[in-house]
Amino acid sequence: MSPTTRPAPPARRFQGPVLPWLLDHVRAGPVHFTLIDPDKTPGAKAGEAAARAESLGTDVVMLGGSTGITPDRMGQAARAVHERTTRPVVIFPQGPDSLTGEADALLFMSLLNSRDLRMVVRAQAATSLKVRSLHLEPIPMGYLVVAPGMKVGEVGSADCLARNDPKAAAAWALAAEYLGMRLVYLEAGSGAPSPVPIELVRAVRQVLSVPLIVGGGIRSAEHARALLDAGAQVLVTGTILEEGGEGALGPILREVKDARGRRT
Ligand code: 1GP
Repeated sequence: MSPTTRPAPPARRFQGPVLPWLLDHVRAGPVHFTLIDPDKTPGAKAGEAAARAESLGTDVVMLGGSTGITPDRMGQAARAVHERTTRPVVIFPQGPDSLTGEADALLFMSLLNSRDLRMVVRAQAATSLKVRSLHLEPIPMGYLVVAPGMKVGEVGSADCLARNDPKAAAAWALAAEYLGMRLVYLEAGSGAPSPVPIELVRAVRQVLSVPLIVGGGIRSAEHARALLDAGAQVLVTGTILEEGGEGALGPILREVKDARGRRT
């Protein structure tokens, strides 16, 4: 079989390319991604966490983490999520060890504001053939780390975008779109004390045509509402489900759903 021919997927409930599905959803209103770290929440636990998030209305399960990730761990988590939910499973890669053919798609991302060329393009060149052989759908994404950046800012050698410079954030995001990225992700860093500033989101959204993803430090319905009002089209949360469970994630999902309702 030619490496470009995708074999019939195993029996799983989500099927088909993720990007067109996501673009359709974003056109209808905002979307929520739940980030699950297969190191902290391995195997069946990842499936349980995803099932809880799905019951609250999350749209996509993202698998990723900064340490302890292996292809086996990613594969087990992806399988468990598929067994327990109907949601697409998308890899949020940390490096080559994040790749598994058990997921539906991979955020094929460039950390554009990194000083380290490995983060910008070299790791991608080192893994592209593997992505192809695994029949993973690569979704080109510009990844921009905003201060404080937390762990990803540090390990990614990011020159973090300043929180008080919306014009610079807009310029970087537009550059990502002009380079052909299909999504742009503004990331404050997992566990950030506060999310990406509203002014940055607003400025980016004014110039961007591709969907804008915002994540890092989103902990409340108020955060979610402000970011959605400013123009975020996808919200990503991770820590809130790990630490606060459904009681904490529920109000955020309600904001996303309400905002979607206002669009239809
Ligand atoms: C990390 O933006 C995501 O890439 C999630 O951040 O863990 O702070 O929700 P939190």
